[in-house]
Formats: sequence, structure tokens, C-alpha cells
Amino acid sequence: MSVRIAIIGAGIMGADHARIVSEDLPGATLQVVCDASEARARAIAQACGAADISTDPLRTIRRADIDAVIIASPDETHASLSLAAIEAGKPVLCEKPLSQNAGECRAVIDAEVARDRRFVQLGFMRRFDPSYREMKAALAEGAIGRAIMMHNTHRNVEAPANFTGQMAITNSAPHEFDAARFMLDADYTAISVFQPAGVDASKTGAPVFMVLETDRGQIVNVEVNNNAAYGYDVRGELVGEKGSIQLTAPIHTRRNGHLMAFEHYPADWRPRFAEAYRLQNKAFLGFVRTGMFPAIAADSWDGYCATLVAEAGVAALRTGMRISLAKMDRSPLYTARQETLQ
Ligand code: ISE
Repeated sequence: MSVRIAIIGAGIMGADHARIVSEDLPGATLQVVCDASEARARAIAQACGAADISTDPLRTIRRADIDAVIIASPDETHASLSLAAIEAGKPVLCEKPLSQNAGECRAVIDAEVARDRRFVQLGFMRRFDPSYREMKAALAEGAIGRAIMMHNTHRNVEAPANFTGQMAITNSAPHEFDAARFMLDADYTAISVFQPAGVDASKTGAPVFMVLETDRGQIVNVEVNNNAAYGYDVRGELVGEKGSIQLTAPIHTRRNGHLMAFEHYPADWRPRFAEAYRLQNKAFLGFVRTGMFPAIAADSWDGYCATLVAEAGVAALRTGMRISLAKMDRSPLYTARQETLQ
């Protein structure tokens, strides 16, 4: 039987998930599109052939004709809606961040631990991206020896209007916090945050440069520039003792002319990570079907770790200090890796 999915939030990512479920996910049915705006829910539902629409997320989650939920509503609703899905016993694919508040992430973890089951697959989709996967596989094969540093660059064309000064750290950078932590198989011990002189820090999307230290002695740096103007550009380089591995974006053509070469940059993250989203959502469908949490997916614990670093990053930016992070013991629920993805 087809897995009936509700999408909560019909903004940029909700619409993309609706498209993936309806076009690219055999075995899944787009049952309900729910949004605070009925008109937006209807538009996406019509475009993607959803059976129904709603403006009430809690009722949607509890509906008997819903097997699983994709949460793509604003960041501040992610944790409470994940909790509602856990209470209803339904698996969730929740967009990142799990919350911008570590206490709220903890509440989700507590709810899962109480039920001795993971329900939340967190949308750190870069773990599924072929370039990050190849980097991780090459590292595991010993191609560059011991990994000692990772450089990360994350640029958007323009920060969305609802962005605050902190969201470079709490909304954008969590992708790198998670990707580097996953790549290096390490936890962070400290973060320092720098900002170029003269930028208006209260302005949406002011650039930040972060330096993180891991419990395995590695250094990770992350530049987030949400007003880079020229295109969506994510770069990464993993440096080992015997070599380095750079990510490359899926570019299909290069134009040559006028003594120059041109490559195309996408306007936002969706084309760059289209395959990552597709593979992530496919893994989620497998999770719903089998109950086995996908081996490489991020869970609530990973979301909690990213939010803790983000909170420390915000404090580091405010105070100009290097902020240490305490070592934490994770519940055995989050150490189990049951499923191997093909
Ligand atoms: C946005 O929320 C995303 O998740 C995108 O992947 C990221 O590139 C962007 O910076 C975030 O603001």
C-alpha cells in the first residue's frame, strides 16, 4: 500500500517536497498539503495532485489517512510539530534546524527516548549528496590519510526578507555544522566567530566566518555569506595528511567565448542539492515502510548537536569570545545505526 504523506508548510521547501513526493517517489502518495495560508496550500496541492488541503497542522498530523509527515514550516514550529507527530506515532522528515533552541531539541529527544524509538529524520540532506558521499567514502578508503581540516563556504544570492542577523549561524550554518561533524565523525569542542569590520551586524544575512575545533583535534572553518549576489555557491575541501578532497557541484556545461569560460550558478540551493533531496526523501520512505532508521540520515541527536553549536556561535559572535562546548553522553538510541542504504 502506498505511504500517505502530509506536508506541513507550503513555502519554498514545502513546495519542493510536494513535487518530489508526487513526481519522484514511487510508493508515496501526497495526501494533504497543509499551510497557514489556504490559498498557498491549494496552489501547491493542485500543482502536485494532492488529495486534500488543510490549514490545521495538528489535526493534519493526527488524521487516520496520514502515515508520515514532512515538516517544512517556519523554523520555530519544527520541534512542536515533531513532538505532535511522535505523540501520534508517525515518522517525520523534519526540515533543519530541529529548533533554534537546544532545550526544544532536548524535548524531542526525550519524547523519542521515552518511546525507545526514533521518529524524526532530520533534513540535513547534504549527507545524501553524491559529492559529500564520495568525499566520505574516499576518506574511509584512506585516500588522504587522517583528516585534519575542513574548509566550508556557503553563499546565497540574497538573504530572505525574514532573515535576522543571527540566522546565518542558526539557519544556514547548521548544514555545515552537521556535514563536517558527519564527515569527520567528531564532535565540536569550541567555536569562535568573526565578522568583517564595517558590516552592519543587524542587517539580514551579514557575513560570518566561524572556526570550530573538534574532539579529534581537527579544525573546521565555515564562511556563510547570505548576500553574495552572484549565485548559490557551496564549496568544501577536506584536508588530510596525505592529500585533500574538494566537493564539486553538478555542472553540466561550461561556455567558452570572448577569451573567457563561464559556468552557471543556481539561484538557490534546490538545483545544487536536487539529488540529495531526492535520495533523502527516498530514504525517508524506506524508514516509514520498514521502521529501520536510514544509516546515514541525521536524527534528533544530530539536530541537537547542530543547534548547540549554533547557540554557542551566536554567543561567540555577541561576546567576541571563543566558546567551549561540553562533552555529552548520547542515549544508546542514537548510537544504533541499523540500516545500510544502497
Ligand atoms: C536555507 O534555509 C537552507 O536550508 C538552504 O539549504 C541554505 O543554503 C540556506 O542558506 C538556508 O537559509
